[in-house]
Amino acid sequence: MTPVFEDTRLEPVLRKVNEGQRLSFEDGITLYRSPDLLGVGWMSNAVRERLHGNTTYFNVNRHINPTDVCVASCRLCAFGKRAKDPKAYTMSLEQVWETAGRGWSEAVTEFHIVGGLHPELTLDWYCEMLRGLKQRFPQVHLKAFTMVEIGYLAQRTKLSVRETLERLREAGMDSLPGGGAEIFSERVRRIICDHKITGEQWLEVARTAHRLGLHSNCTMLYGHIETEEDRVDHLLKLRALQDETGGFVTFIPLAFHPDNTPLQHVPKTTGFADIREVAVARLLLDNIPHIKAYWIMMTPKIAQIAQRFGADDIDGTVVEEKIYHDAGATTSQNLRRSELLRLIREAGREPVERDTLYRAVQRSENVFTVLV
Ligand code: V47
Repeated sequence: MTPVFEDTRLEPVLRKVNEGQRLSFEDGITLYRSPDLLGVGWMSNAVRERLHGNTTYFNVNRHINPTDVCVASCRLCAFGKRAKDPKAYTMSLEQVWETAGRGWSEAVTEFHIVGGLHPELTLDWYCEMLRGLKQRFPQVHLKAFTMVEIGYLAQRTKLSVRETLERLREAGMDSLPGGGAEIFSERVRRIICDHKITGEQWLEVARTAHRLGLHSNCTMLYGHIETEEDRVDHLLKLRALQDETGGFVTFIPLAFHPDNTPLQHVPKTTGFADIREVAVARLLLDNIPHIKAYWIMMTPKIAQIAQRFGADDIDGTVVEEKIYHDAGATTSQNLRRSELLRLIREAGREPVERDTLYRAVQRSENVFTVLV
């Protein structure tokens, strides 16, 4: 079927999409500049259905943030605090393990563990944390530490990134989440996150992880001071690394939440922009299998609509979220499995519970089996 586009500039892009050809930098700019969201969405939905049919994936997970103490003071962030801030917290190992198992009726398949760049927690402490989690929850996948945390731990421990990753993997780390990538443009990073590793370093840590056989996700933070060119450049850098390693599993576009950050004058993203971001990502990232509409960040309503605009995943139950809620998110901090199922079915999609690596999970009562 050939749609009739309101914006005829989309027609050359459609030809490429229909022929399965790779889109260029200029095509990316066209997609960002077109007001024809339905036209862009039609193409991204076609690609999404080619890849995943009618399936929308979700998982039953729990976020754990062991500390919000952070040496970086990024202007984009409302979560990180200085060690001497009376509101800062750092969990003990026992508190991490206790949080992991705390009062939730459904067995989780994944712990998503990220935190601030703490100046004193050692690599041994993190290894002990992972070992303790694996001992107590042997069937749960540990998706832990952004590339930024890995870079910082390596620097503090005076080990290479490779050795740091190997030590964490031996202790139980199964894969890495996609956070901390922000936007790779150095001009923008100098303003929003000048104490973080550079974009090139983020990509290098990901490359090293993938070469060790570890999978990871990837993200892009949009809706602050970046340009459309910065966004296309970011997506194409992820695509180039994926050509090399094949290690990225999912891309998650992250809308900037300005409240309680030094950038609070920046207006919040709109529903139109959030949906477009998902659609453009699906079209440009032709080699990354999954696009996640993270409901915590987008709201369940927009994440649901995104399932018809390129996304094939809605994330998970989450349980307790701090990074976005410190920055003013008003979404709930958890959704039950039944609520996720309802959102997905109402969008006309078939829900499939997955583990972190997208293997289907079968559940009976509070016990799950990963289907391989
Ligand atoms: O690393 C921080 C970003 C990330 C703000 O891999 C902010 O499956 C918006 O990475 N406004 C954390 N964004 C979230 C994240 C994530 C979420 C869900 C799933 C996965 C996955 C990864 O959020 C941070 C940073 O890039 N962030 N502060 C803010 N004020």
